[in-house]
Amino acid sequence: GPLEETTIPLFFGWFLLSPVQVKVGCSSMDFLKTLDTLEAFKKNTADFTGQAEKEVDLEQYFEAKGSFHCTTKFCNYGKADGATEYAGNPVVKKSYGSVSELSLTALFVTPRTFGARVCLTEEQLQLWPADTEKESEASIPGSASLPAGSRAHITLGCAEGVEPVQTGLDLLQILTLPEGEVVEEMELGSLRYYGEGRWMLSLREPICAAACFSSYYG
Ligand code: ACK
Repeated sequence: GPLEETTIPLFFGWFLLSPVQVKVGCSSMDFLKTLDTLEAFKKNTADFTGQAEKEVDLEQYFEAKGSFHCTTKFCNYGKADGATEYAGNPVVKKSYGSVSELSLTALFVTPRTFGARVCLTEEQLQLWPADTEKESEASIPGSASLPAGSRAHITLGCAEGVEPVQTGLDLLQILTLPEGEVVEEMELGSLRYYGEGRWMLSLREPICAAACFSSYYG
């Protein structure tokens, strides 16, 4: 009945605990501050501004999109494909409210989004819907062949007018490309360029972030 339908949330995911929100926010801002001062970045700002050699302030360029989380299943209050099945999955029910450590292994920037790549454990992958990477095959050819969990990410910010759903798509797109050249060894790790304003920093030390598996109703 209608009452049951309304119990399905907008999405399920891992929500970073508040002290880690701060830690991740600070590390990611440090990265943005450094990235837009690098010569390699300055040479390629046209993808962000539409004008060659024009300066970009990345801290201003991206807007925060609510609290940091890693979406497992976008349910759209039951309207998304597989939403009811996911909400009723025994593993989902059993894990609801549990805290685990997310491993953030890379930070990436595109003209649309700023995000962190999340590397899921075997246990966390049990909460990852099997068809996630296949759903994007039409818009991102090759994404269906990526390992399960490839889309796992935290949206750290979006450019004006861009929806956060784009962050996972940008990550998948980077992962389907041949690995870019290392353009800079930064304190945090190796920075690679993938063309068209796409940058990815592989973290030397993954960021460990405690997160609660839960859902968001909005
Ligand atoms: O940053 P995100 O993972 O991208 O977290 C938000 C969250 O759900 C609330 O909007 C994600 N999201 C929105 N639409 C979709 C979709 N169609 N498929 C997968 N994730 C989505 C968004």
